[in-house]
Formats: sequence, C-alpha cells, structure tokens
Amino acid sequence: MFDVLLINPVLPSLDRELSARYTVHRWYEHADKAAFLREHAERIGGVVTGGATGITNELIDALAALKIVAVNGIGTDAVDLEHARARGIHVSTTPGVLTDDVADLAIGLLISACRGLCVGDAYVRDGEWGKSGLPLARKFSGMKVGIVGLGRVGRAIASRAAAFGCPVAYTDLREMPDVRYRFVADLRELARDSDALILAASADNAEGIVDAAVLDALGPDGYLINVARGKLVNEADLVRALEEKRIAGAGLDVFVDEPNVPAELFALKNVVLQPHRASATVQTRAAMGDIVLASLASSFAGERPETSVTP
Ligand code: 8YV
Repeated sequence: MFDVLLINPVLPSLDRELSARYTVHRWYEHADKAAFLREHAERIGGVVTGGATGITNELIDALAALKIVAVNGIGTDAVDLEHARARGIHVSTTPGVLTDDVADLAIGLLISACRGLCVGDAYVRDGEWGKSGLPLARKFSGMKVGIVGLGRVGRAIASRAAAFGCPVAYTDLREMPDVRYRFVADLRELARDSDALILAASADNAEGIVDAAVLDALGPDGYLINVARGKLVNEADLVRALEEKRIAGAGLDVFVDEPNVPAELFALKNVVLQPHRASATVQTRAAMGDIVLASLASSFAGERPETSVTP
C-alpha cells in the first residue's frame, strides 16, 4: 500500500478518513523537507494538494512511486500537467461539487461591494448610526454583468445574475453555442459594456489578462469580482485603479501571492476581501473530500480516476 502526502491541511474529516486508509504524511509539518524526503519519498504514491498550491515538478520528481496528484479543487494551473503525464501520473480534480458555492460567493461579493455591506456593518458596530451619514449604495439588480470564463462556475454565476434581472455577457476562448448570453470576444470590450466584471476563468495561460487597460474600460462606475485566480489580474494595476477611483470597487477572494494581500487594499472601503474561501463550506468541502478519496483509491487500484484531467 502507498503512503499519501498532504501538501496543505485538509478538512479534519478528510484527514481522518485518509489516515484510516493510508499512512499519511503532512508536508507542511516538516521543516526539513530534504530529510523528510530521504526517509519517506519512495513509499509516497499519492499527493493531495489545493488548487492554488498544486505541486512543483521538483517534488513530483522526488517521488518515484507517485501515481496521482489529487487536487482538492478544480484549478490545475499550479500543476505542470504535461510533466505529470510524461511521468504517467494522474492529476485529478473535484469538478461539479464546488460550482454552486463559488458562484454564490461571486454574487455575494458583488452585492457586498456595490451595496457596501462591510461599510454598513462597521457603521453600525462603531456606533455611527444616528450620528453621521452614510452615502447611498449602488443598486445591484439589473446591473450589466460581464463574465470572464463561461465554464461550470461562470455559467452558475450567469444564471444567478440573470435571476436578479442582470443582462449577462461573457467572454471565453470561443463562443458557446448552447447559451443565450451575449458573447464578446474581446475582454476590453466586455469590460466597457459591463457594470461588473466577474472573473471565473481558469488561469492556465491567462496571467495578467485584467490589466490597467481592462480596468479603465470597466471605468469609474464598474466593479471587479475575482473568485478564480489572483494571477488573472495585474494586481499592481488593480490596486492603483482602486486607489485612484478609476473603478468603483472590487470583491476579491483570490490574490497573486496568497496569503499575502497588498496592504494598500486594507485602507480601501470600496473593496471587499475574502481569504480564498469560495468553496469553503462544510457541505462542499465534504463532497470534495469524497472525490479526493475516490481518486486515490482508483489510482492505487491501477484504474483511471473518474475526474482525472491527465490527457
Ligand atoms: C479550493 C480552488 O478552495 O478549486 C480551486 O481550484 O482554488 C478552491 O476552490 C482550493 O483548491 C482549496 O483546496
């Protein structure tokens, strides 16, 4: 039987279930990684990692018995899929089960940013109610919403936005014939046509696509929401655009260098921040854990995991 290496901590129930089935090692607990590898590398057949964390090629190469990298998420931008394939290693993800949560948070962040929920909350807690005024917020229902990436999550965001009476347009690598939303090939044009731009795209080969030009196209009344990957955005451009009020506000669940968030954002009232929590509900993390367990089991049994993305 193979050992399993956890790159990040996982839900306690998943950790317990993994530990009941396998010898589990926790990468994040070992200060001396080289010594750990010398002692345990050859028995490790499975790695469990987060979507944003992934795994380095160096670590893949240090694990000679590795059969599977089970990503506890849907993003594979932090795993070199070609390198894994060349080694005959499966990379699996947890598609489908986190779609609702991520879409819910995208809409939550947008409502929160344009209705000023955090500002209103602080106003009440700080005892300002009755003493000072609070500016009116921006109406959410009916906003023109532009979605970047119309995969499972993008589509779930679109149907939610449509239910709020928001005209929805999207951009992607190509037009999707099975949806009724308006396709706009050019991201800058989509930003210009939108009151809110919501990022739901995979970050593979899409680093920095939201830059100063896109933010300026979104304009001083526009909001940016990101529930995908921080690196889709040129973060320095975003900070500057927010500081200079060249866009109206933002709702951000993801950042370029997590858990480090640009300190300039902390002072900005027009930004709502979350610590990469879009899929972090008890229900969804449990469902993701079940898929991770199934992927490891299939792979150790010599079968292709159902959610393998390895070509
Ligand atoms: C997860 C993610 O929270 O799916 C992804 O790619 O980034 C997140 O939904 C993350 O993978 C936690 O493990």
